[in-house]
Amino acid sequence: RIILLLVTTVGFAAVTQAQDLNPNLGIIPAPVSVRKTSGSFVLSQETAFLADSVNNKAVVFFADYLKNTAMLHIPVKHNSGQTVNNSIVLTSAGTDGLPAEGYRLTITPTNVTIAAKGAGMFYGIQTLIQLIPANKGATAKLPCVQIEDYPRFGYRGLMLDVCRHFFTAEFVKKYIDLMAAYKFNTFHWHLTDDQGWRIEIKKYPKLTQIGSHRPATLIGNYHDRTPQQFDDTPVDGYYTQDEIRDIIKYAADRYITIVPEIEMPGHAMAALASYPELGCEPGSGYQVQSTWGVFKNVYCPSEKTFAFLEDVLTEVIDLFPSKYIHIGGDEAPKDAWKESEFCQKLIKKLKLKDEHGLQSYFIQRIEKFVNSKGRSIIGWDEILEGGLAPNATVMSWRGEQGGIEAARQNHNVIMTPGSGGMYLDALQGKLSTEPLSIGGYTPLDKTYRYDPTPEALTPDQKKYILGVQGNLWTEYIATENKVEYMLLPRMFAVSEVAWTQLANKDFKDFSEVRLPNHLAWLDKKGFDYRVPTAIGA
Ligand code: TNX
Repeated sequence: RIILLLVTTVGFAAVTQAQDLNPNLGIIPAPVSVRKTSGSFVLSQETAFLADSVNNKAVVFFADYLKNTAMLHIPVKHNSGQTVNNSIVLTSAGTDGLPAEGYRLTITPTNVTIAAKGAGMFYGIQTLIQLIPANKGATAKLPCVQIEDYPRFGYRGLMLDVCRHFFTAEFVKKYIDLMAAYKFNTFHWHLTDDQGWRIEIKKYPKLTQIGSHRPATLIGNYHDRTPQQFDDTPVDGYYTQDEIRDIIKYAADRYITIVPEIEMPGHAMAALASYPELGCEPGSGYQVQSTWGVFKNVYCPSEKTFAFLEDVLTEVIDLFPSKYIHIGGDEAPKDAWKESEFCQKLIKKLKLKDEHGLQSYFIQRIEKFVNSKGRSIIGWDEILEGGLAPNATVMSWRGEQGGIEAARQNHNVIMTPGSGGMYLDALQGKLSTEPLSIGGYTPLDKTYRYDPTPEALTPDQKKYILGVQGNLWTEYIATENKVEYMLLPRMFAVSEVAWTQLANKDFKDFSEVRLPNHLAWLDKKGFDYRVPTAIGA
């Protein structure tokens, strides 16, 4: 009996030890490994702050955080390599074997050390910031721990559509702040569409003089739910090139690359309204659109159009240092090209099969131009139709099929399927209880559970999946508060899809253990968000 009791007790002890109630220490996205050690580190005004390079972007970011958020005025000093008690040390020493963007964060009772290079240091700092309890003033207690961390995917994106509704430069920065805190590295900026041209192009001033104004929306065409109270005002706005340069730097300081999107050949009504000669029926009175959907008129594949787009892309490429330029390519109906004598002649002359061949010719020609400037194109999965441009990366949005096909053709892929929960304009709950949206039931757990590497691909083909992206289209999002409501907390789930190793994903731990503190942080920062409810609610 005594033996039995002993066995049971030992058994219980083992179980208690294994049952760590907060194995990820609240961190979102969950790290690769978290090894808790005993004790804590007290961060105070007496703590020293040492860095290999005091001007490093990540170091400057953390110094600003300490000053402005933690209210600690600690000057950064050069790290000579000597151990200093009660210090935070940011160093590139001790990074052997760390994958790209990775970091090692060690907290002992005497020191906090982040070993990392480049972006990894910034991510180590983001994790550290999550471990500093809020509202603790000058003496925050940090749990001792050893964390090793690096991302699952090199492309971790969020898209914002600033065309259907316009959002200020200041708000775009807020969006970037959120991205940085959750280890996203790519901001896809959807800058042109049927309902607005939002980027200043010096050579074509009418793009913003005319193309950045859209009339009020009276009737949306996805649902007939009435009344559509939210959108009875015209929408105006664009970013000057100075504002854009400022935002690019702001993002770069947070290790975020901005990929600009210039839509072609479809979603071009704002451009056609500004310069009608770029369409196949210049006399037909093109207008900036005030309803949603897909419109018949697109750019005509004429020499005039190519000259225009090359000029536009030249200014875009001069502004944005990103490797990728997104050229759209989605939802371009072929009716206008079918009716155009010019297009039919061109199809014959170029010996193309049909209008899909013409779209492929269009995109390939643009790709050549973009490649000649040392950049690469990304296009929505429609660019597969009629044949992929040789170096194109495919953004798979109509499910995963486009991405699967592209990977099989040895092309890089970014997964962003609505069916996989990556459409953050979709409903977070029941239609009857949610504010007006485009539909498509996408509760938090659906987004969370998405895995961007489809079973249908072989391990070699899976290597073409660069990563994943959440898309925020704004037909039904007229205000900053609603952007936040739709984005939050689902973007946290996307961050975990993009960053966290598959084996470490755990919806229960994410939603029940870690999420509450992050929602409290959102409250403190004054963000709007949707309170997650049980599935089906
Ligand atoms: C389809 S996703 C579009 C967008 C819409 C979106 C609404 C994609 C490449 N095209 O123009 O805003 O659906 O969810």
